[in-house]
Amino acid sequence: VGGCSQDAAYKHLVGEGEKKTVICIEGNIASGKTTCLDYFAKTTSIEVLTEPVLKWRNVHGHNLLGLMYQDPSRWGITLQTYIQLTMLDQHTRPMISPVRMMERSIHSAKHIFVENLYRSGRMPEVDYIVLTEWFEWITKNTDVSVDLIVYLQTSPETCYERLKNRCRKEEKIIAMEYLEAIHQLYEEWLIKQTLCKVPSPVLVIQADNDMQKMIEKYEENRDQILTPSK
Ligand code: DCP
Repeated sequence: VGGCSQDAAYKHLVGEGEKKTVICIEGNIASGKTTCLDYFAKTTSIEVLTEPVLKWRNVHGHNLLGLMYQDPSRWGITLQTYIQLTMLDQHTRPMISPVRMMERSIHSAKHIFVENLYRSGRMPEVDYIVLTEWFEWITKNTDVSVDLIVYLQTSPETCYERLKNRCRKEEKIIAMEYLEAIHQLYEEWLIKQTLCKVPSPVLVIQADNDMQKMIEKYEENRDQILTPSK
């Protein structure tokens, strides 16, 4: 039921077979993905795609993110269906640069957030199955391939502190247990690799430090991030 396939036949091919590179920045809520993307957006000429969270907060006037946090059992499927669509849109958009960096991916939407709703009993099995069938169809028939996952590994406590400080109104309701559950799933998926097949190699960066130290780490890992071995 899980839906983990990744069709290797589909790759970002341009011109005479020139290979393009897709890097996804992954990590818990408030793990510092935006700082990482900002650093690369400012210091390189690569294409940087941020998560379409603004769209999720305003779908023709409806705040789907807010609805989901208020009542996950009712709105989880609606938000995740929409997120899957917006992520598909991002993955399949024509690339304007040889290197694309994305905030999260269709893969983490499915394996982390949908999985968490299902496992915690807030998504009925039939909703989970329908989303899984969509996901499997997408991975088989479109190019959502990834060349490198950069996992910003944080403690859930760090994310909790950052979340409180940034005060995004929909997220006020988030409890420590939620961040712990998302953390455990990320660890299962990208570290233990027991959740399902990981779509690319993974570079782990410990991300509990302050912003200045994190920027130093991005500088140190810059080449490894921008030129993953194919
Ligand atoms: N979200 C969700 N389901 C997904 C993806 C995200 O419910 N499939 C939620 C979690 C957050 C919000 O959307 O409340 C924004 O997600 P991020 O954690 O990815 O974005 P941040 O801005 O928090 O990232 P960071 O603080 O790491 O820069």
